[in-house]
Order: sequence, then C-alpha cells, then structure tokens
Amino acid sequence: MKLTPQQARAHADEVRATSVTVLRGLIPVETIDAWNAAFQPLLAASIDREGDNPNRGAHRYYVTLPFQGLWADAGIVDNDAILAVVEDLVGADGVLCQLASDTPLLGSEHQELHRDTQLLFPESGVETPPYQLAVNFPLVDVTDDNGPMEYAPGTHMLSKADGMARVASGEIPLVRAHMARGDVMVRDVRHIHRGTPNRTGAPRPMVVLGYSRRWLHRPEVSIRVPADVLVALPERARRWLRFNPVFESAAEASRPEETYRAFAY
Ligand SMILES: O=C(O)CCC(=O)C(=O)O
Repeated sequence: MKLTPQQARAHADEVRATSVTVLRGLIPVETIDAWNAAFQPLLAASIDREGDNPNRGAHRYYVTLPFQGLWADAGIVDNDAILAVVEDLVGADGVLCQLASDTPLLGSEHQELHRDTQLLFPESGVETPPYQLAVNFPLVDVTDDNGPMEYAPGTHMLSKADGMARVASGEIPLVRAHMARGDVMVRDVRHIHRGTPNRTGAPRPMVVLGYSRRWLHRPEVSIRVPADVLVALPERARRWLRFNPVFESAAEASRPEETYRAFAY
C-alpha cells in the first residue's frame, strides 16, 4: 500500500495530536503468520534464559529479532507507507535502530504506567516535536483477553506528572490498542502507556521497530546487521540502517544477545 502525501501527513498529524496512528491491514497476514511461527523458538530460548520473572515484568519478554532471513524483510523495513509517516515525523534523514518484540504470556500483569523515553531536556520540562517513535505490529490478533497495550492519548505532550494526574482523575481515559494481524501502529513513545495481562494460553508477540531523529543516540538498542543482508536491501532501507554496526557474518551478528532492562520513564 502506498499513501498519498496527504494521507501520510494526516497519519503523522494524528500522531502529533494523539501520539498514535494505525495503518490498518498494511502487512499481508501470511507474512505475519510466518513471523509468528519463526518467533516461537526465539521466545522459548528467551524463557529458558530468563525464567518467569524476566526483563519487562512477570511473564513478559522483550526479545530482540536477529536481522537476517525473514526478519530482514524489505516489505517491512522498506515499507512505503510506514516510512512516509515516519519521515514526516522524524525526518527523511532519520534512523532505524531497534528491531525487537514485546510478549506477555499467561501470568503477566499490569505494568506500571510509563513513558519509553525521557524528554530531551528533562530539567526544562519542555515538550518538543517527535524524536523517538515505535512502529508496532502484532503477530496475533490483539483482543481484550490477550494483553492489549493501554495508552493515554495526548500525554506525549504533557509532563509525566500532569499526564499521570489526568489519567488518574479519568479526564484522559486509557485506550486499549486492539489490533488485527497486518495492522501497524506508529506511536510517539513519550505517551503514558502500559502492558496489560495476557489471560490466554497463547503468547501475544508485538514487534517493535524503533525509529529516531538522526541525532538521537539510544545506547540501549541497535540492530546488528550482517553485511550480506545489508547489501541485499534497497538503498532507502540501507540509509535508515546506516548507524548500526555491520558484521561479516550472520553468526557474528547474532551475538551477544541484547538485553534491554531499563525501559520505563
Ligand atoms: O504490551 C505491550 O506491548 C507494551 C509493553 C510495554 O509498554 C513495555 O514493555 O514497555
């Protein structure tokens, strides 16, 4: 799907106003199902490694996806519609610096309400235009039962204290992000949000691609790119990946496993 410049601007404006926009039915369901099948062994390895009290709260796993094979799909990392919205928000010279997933399992709990990043100048309290985005898509349909993320629209442009107070008073209700396989969300990660419990026996993986302004360094994440994967990608995707480390082989790129514990601001 290609968006017209007007459609891309409308989606970007929705992010500026509310913190979130959703591109419905963007990714073929067959791609999503193939990703979900390929994800299960990565999740199992993460559960083995971390036990049941892992990095993002009880029974909730953050798993980095190795940038090779189906995970380096140009249909995702060089997607016209996603990049049209992302470019409008963080500039055509922005960067893609994170490819990972968040997965609550049965037994997961409500996370604390949080933001995923600090303000650029925390001591000033000054809110700015967007600089860090998450592009999310689920590998299963997200319903009330399997742990929809909840977010408070508009809180990306408020101080955390103000946003939290308005959520607590009910002035800004939390919205549950119901999504079908193929839907893609673009969000400003400054908004107040939380993961909720998955009450089903099936994992609810949510892929996250992290995009930023070119000058924002996020030391906690990177995409470890094998050289042969990089050269096979279109020029635009190579440009978005340009600040990530490149490795001679996929095996070298696969280690060490990234762990990302500090997430809540
Ligand atoms: O349910 C989700 O995917 C959101 C999880 C989340 O906000 C986090 O781990 O920071």
